[in-house]
Amino acid sequence: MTVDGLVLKSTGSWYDVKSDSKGLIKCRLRGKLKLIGIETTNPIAVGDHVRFTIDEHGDGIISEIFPRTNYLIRKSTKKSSQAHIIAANIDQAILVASLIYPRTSVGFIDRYLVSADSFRIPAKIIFNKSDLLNDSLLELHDYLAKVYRDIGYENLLISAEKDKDLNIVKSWLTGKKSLISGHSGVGKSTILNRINPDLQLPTDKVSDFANKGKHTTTFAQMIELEKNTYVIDTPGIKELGLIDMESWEISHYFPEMRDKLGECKFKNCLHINEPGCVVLEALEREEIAETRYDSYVSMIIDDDNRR
Ligand SMILES: Nc1nc2c(ncn2[C@@H]2O[C@H](COP(=O)(O)OP(=O)(O)OP(=O)(O)O)[C@@H](O)[C@H]2O)c(=O)[nH]1
Ligand SMILES: [Mg+2]
Ligand SMILES: [Zn+2]
Repeated sequence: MTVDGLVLKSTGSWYDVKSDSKGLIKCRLRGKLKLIGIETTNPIAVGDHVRFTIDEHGDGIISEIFPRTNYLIRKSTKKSSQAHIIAANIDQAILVASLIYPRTSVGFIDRYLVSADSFRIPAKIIFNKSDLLNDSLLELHDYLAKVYRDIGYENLLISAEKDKDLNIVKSWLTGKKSLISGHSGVGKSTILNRINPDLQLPTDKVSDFANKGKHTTTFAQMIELEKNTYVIDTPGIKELGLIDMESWEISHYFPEMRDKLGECKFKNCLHINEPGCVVLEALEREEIAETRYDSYVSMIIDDDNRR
């Protein structure tokens, strides 16, 4: 008899798989399946839908992985060509950012949005720790909120600590599988604990060292927030790799550039200093935010450095 289920957790070669009929079953991969040429360090990730049989010990043996609607990968190391699948079949990627303690940079936010877009995962932004914002940081927030809203990214200012607007976060999550990402210490686990106090995810004081926090959450895990609502609280991801992305491709993942791309004078325009560039013209007219354009340029430079 075969059972279909959803992978909630992966710990080395064992997987926690949830099925309607059997509940939570510990599964491993059938030996043969492991050998199929997959160029990632992990053949199965949280969010995968799998089919398995149950052996005489009550363990599941996974025989099939169903096709993924999308998946999020990151390079195992900077230089390595091998990739690690963080999660599969994700409805939305929610970036938790904080403008202080720790400060999430605009460059990081933009990189994340580009990555999510390249994996065809809709992204949203939560600015957490509103209780810590002084007037100038509030002003920065308002500026960024508008920049991102104008180009189609929903965003929200909350305080997990003070319970401000967590109900909106909850409504974003309901009925979906969401990836919750962000630097260590921005409050991902705190947000989830507030929404569902039964979770009791470990949270930690942001360590004073460089205000960067330390990783309290150590492995990707899919958490059932309520029925049919799942979240993946990923460990403080430093950098979502821009996997195999060519320089010319990067502008396709900037919504404010995407529509104009065919109109530049040169077909292979990188929108840096070329004549007749409609992206530069839009920047000049302030239709493209300077912060966004700066992020774009830094991604192009990084991309060049990888070659
Ligand atoms: N002032 C303030 N502190 C908060 C808020 N949300 C979370 N914190 C604190 O920030 C610290 C880090 O929170 P966590 O929830 O552990 O952060 P995380 O994003 O899960 O971090 P990792 O698991 O390491 O990736 C904890 O001390 C929280 O109490 C907030 O809205 N305001
Ligand atoms: Mg955490
Ligand atoms: Zn151009």
